Amino acid sequence: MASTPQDQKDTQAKPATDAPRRGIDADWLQWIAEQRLRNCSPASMLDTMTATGLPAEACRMAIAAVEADPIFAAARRHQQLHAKLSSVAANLQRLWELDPAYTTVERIRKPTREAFIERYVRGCRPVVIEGVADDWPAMQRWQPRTLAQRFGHLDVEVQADRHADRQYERNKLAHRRTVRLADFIGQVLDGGPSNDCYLTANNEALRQPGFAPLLDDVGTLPPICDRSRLAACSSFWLGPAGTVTPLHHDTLMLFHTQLVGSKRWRFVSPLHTPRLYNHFEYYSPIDLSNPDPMRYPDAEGVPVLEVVAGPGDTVFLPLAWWHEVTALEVSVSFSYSNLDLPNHYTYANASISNW
Ligand SMILES: O=C(O)CCC(=O)C(=O)O
Repeated sequence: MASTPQDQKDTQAKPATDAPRRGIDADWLQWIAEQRLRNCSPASMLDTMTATGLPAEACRMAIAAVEADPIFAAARRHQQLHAKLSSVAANLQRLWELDPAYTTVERIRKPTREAFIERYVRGCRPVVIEGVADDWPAMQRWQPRTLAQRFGHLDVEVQADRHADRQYERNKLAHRRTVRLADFIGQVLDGGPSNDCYLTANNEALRQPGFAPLLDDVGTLPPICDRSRLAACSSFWLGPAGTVTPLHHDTLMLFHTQLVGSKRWRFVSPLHTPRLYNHFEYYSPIDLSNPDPMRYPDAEGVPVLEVVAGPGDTVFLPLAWWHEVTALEVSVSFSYSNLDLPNHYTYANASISNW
């Protein structure tokens, strides 16, 4: 049962609708609340406000009124819960980092199902499996020129005009364009490094009947995959060197097999989420290649795991790990989430904006 105002008497909160807050508009009141939640002192807030020309007495009254407002008391309770959960995550993360090899992404071959589940799925550790694609015809048949010969006449959906938009991944629906695969491959092979155009997982190529033969080129899967769901749960990626998929997390676990070229993967633990300014869906504004500690101080020093996956390597992405992926060469890869384990997770915060 939800607690009543009577239960919550410890807050000492009083309505403050009578505060004379001349010149202190709603934006300022929100600013005051946010600064107080960050433990800014009333004196320093007063200095900042009066430096903009606001009258000191009105500022003092507004600061006191916010502090006494029951809505602010409710915000404080939520903030305390958030702080508690953040410290639980930080304490668990400290245990993970006791491992001297924490920042190394392991490389393994032919894991057994039991060992893989134990160490990487339940242990929640990114890993590269070598040799998964040894028997995949795709290693030869997905070379870009061969793909152009086989499927060049078909249309695909790519993400284009990304240069003009710093938030191209968040805004990916606005960047959708349909192109002929042969034209796109020509552009990738002749155009040099670029992040402007990329055939990403959001394309539905593998659901088109014309592309069905691609799945026949996929051989043995890692030991926790359900082959019967491959067509429904897989994506095909193709792009030039220089594509960057910015820092985000997925809502399921997946494998990503590199067929052509190489990609650099950078990972950040899900337990560091409170430090990643995750104010919109599954995205973080942190650029791990160009950190900005002035703007994002909490992210400073977050340990980053890094690995380069080349042809034949399969990256396992464990639950909720943040990742940023950069293609180092013309790249063709294949991702699949058809695990035969429960693989659907929800993240309740999903779209808190304007933090
Ligand atoms: O390869 C990429 O550019 C991004 C891959 C990725 O984020 C994923 O498979 O979840």
